[in-house]
Amino acid sequence: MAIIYPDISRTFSEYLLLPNLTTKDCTPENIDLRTPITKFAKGEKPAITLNIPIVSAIMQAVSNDTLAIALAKCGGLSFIYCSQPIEEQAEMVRKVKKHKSGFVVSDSNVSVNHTLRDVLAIKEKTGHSTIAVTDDGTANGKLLGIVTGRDYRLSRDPLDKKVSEFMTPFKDLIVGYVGITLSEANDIIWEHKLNALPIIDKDQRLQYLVFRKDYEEHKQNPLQLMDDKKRLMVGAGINTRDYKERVPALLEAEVDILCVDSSDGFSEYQRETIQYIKENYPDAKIGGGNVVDREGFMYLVESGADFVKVGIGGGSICITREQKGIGRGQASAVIEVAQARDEYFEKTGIYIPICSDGGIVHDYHVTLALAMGADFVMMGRYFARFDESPNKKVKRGNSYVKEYWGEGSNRARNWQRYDQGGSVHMKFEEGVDSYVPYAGKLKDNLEVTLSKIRSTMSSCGAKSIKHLQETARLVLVSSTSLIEGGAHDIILKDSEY
Ligand code: RVP
Repeated sequence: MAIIYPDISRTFSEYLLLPNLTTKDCTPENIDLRTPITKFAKGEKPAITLNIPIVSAIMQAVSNDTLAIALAKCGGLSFIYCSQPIEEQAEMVRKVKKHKSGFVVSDSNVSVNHTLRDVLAIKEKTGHSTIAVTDDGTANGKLLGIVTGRDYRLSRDPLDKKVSEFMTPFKDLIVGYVGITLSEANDIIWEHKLNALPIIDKDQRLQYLVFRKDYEEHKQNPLQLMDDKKRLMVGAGINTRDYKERVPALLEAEVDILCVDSSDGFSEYQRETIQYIKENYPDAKIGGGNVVDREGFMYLVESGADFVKVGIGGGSICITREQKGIGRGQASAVIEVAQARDEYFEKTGIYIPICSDGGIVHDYHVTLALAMGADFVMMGRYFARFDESPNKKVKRGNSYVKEYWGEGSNRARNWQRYDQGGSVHMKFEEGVDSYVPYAGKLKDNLEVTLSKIRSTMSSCGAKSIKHLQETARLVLVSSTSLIEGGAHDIILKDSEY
């Protein structure tokens, strides 16, 4: 007979935290948000520790190289989506690893034979007004000049004017050479009142541009997540079909950590994938998922996973529960898996970090997930709202929105994501195509979210995530107390009544 669980499947919004004693030293500034992402033995350090407990979802609409750079600068990590050709995904990884904070690989390049029309089109597309002129029009070609807004007059210059006729030529440029430090580059920028300094190698090939504003920004990102060579860190999703080709390409691009992307990870396909990677690339770090209970968690741990991702059907764009009738309320799933993780640690001395994936709607849900035992959370909808995500921004009525679609939607073409073999996965959708409100820059939004997390942790008297997991007190809320929790029985000033 089937097993029928008596417990209700619960979501984050059904819980609240009770405050604990806030000691005087438990101020928001004193709260440490670092958290492990890879397994480690008792008394040892994890190979990778996040500086904030947040990663971005393995989704076309969310995690490309630009978002990965912005998030790593703030201390988190992106998993670049795998529903794309192997070489394109590896190239995104390479772009993040090549990004030296303050040193930017130029994304706006032309050759001398391009025209003013091309320059304007690039400016429109990238939003950047400093354009490098190289012999082959690429970011690493021989530098022949620079075009900025000061080099042409739209009212006077014809659109078919050749770049060679109006660029500032190499002989008139001030440049730096590879090996220069950011602070030395910044001194040159200030001394010569430049907006950008091109950095070239001994053969005059362009390597980077250093912008005046990026130096300031670099100083403002104390939590940057960097590897031991001081490069930003980045993760990548993989699937259970083409991993024998995809994984070596990603490792070649120097990805820091992998994660199998699947809506249901309790499968032999996933075990085979993880075991293959562990056998062939013993140093590679790989997470598995998604699971929603003790059995699924243990299966992936025994397969060799470095972390386990939890959650089925809770994602904002996800309709897996409606379509297939599988899943579990996100809170119940995290609570059970965290218990299994703690018992496993008690028994073996090996700690396996867990990630709560999907269903975070309010900032306080992140803190709830951590209090319930998650070591970090994965979010899609949250990041899809920002400038840095690759999805299109469109105007709807009087406001801007960004497109957001599930990896299981037709739009993402069900790119080899489902671990059931055969062709069953193409017959119906498990995700929708939607919009989310546009919210501006990642950093500005993330700072608010992090300050709320720190403030809640301060109220709970917890100076670290581990401390929160050990001491948090959670209560269930009734539907009437939910109403009590919002503004109620008043007339809001901007309402019509
Ligand atoms: P959310 O943050 O609530 O938008 O959820 C994002 C998560 O939803 C992803 O990390 C993934 O686990 C899940 N997802 C992505 N696509 C789909 C789908 O099409 N069903 N689900």
